[in-house]
Amino acid sequence: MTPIHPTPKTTVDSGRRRFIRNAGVTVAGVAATYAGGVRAADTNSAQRDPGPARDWPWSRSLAIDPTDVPAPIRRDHSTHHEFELVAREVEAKLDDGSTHAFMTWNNSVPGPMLRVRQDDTVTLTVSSAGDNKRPHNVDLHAVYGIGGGANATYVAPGQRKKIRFKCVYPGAFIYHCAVPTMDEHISRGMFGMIVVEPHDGLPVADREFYLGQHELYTQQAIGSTGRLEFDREAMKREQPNFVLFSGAVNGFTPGRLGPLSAKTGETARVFMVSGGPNLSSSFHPIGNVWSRCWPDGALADRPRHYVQTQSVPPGSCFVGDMKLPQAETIKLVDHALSRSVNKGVLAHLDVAGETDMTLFEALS
Ligand SMILES: [Cu+2]
Repeated sequence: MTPIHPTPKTTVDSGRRRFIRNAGVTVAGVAATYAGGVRAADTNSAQRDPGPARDWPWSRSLAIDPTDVPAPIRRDHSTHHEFELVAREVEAKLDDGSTHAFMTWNNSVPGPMLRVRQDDTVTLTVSSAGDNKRPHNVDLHAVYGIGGGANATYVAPGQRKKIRFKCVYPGAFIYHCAVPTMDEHISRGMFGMIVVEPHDGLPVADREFYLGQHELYTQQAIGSTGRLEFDREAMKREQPNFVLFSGAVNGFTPGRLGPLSAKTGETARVFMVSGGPNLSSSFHPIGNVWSRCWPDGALADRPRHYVQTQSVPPGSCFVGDMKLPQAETIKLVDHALSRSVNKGVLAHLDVAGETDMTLFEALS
């Protein structure tokens, strides 16, 4: 059978994230550079639970490795997937001086990216760690069914439920906790993305990255040290003091978790899920443009081209490609810029290679 896509140019060590965490290194304290790349195998991080929360030093960031992206679908037939999402309430780093009691799927913010093909079926196990304090559940926007599966996946601490669903329609969709206090649970990390590729797949990209934007409401200001407590009243007023990619302040920048990386001549794709719970992202790559993108995660539609800033409302996703003709550092921001300047939502993409003076030149 002829593959739908040719073999990707690059591969990445799918164990990178696990390696960093198991190495006993404080991830937030390492200027690690995420290499970036497309996986060769049709694997998914939701198929491997990273372990109980007590093995997880609370000094670490829970930001998901942005290169932890399942491989593109190359099948031309349907299949069945077994995924597991484990609700874990985990104290972890927001930045180098502060922590917060996050709520997570599989110990990461956002939860793992799931990737299937239109008309695939999924058996999803949803469980809750025994030392959790609250109930959780999952609403997947890729599902026809009551609450997107929320009612059938409601789990108290220590409980486990299973659902099966068919991914009938293509697109990039959010999944999120949907208990009555869902706004708080999403703010604190309980959201992720399921990509249902169209039958014909997506165009090939050289590198794929995964980010989740959300805002966090705490009683203490950004820059405070120690444990920061959640502020429900600020959430009701929709006045967050943090806006974040993946639960980390200025997460993917030098001196923090490190920038994303790519090379000139490549195409970089970003899968972005907007958890909110309340703010729309104005997603923009400074020094570049979304040369091909699928607003609202609408993968059944023709892509739009050369879009500068794309609104990504809470409860939605975005898939955007950038051509990389120039060696530069691209800053991924929310162009409601006070959020990137003052509230922590920032990622760098370092593009290594040749400087093309025909494209840009500082003259004096
Ligand atoms: Cu929850």
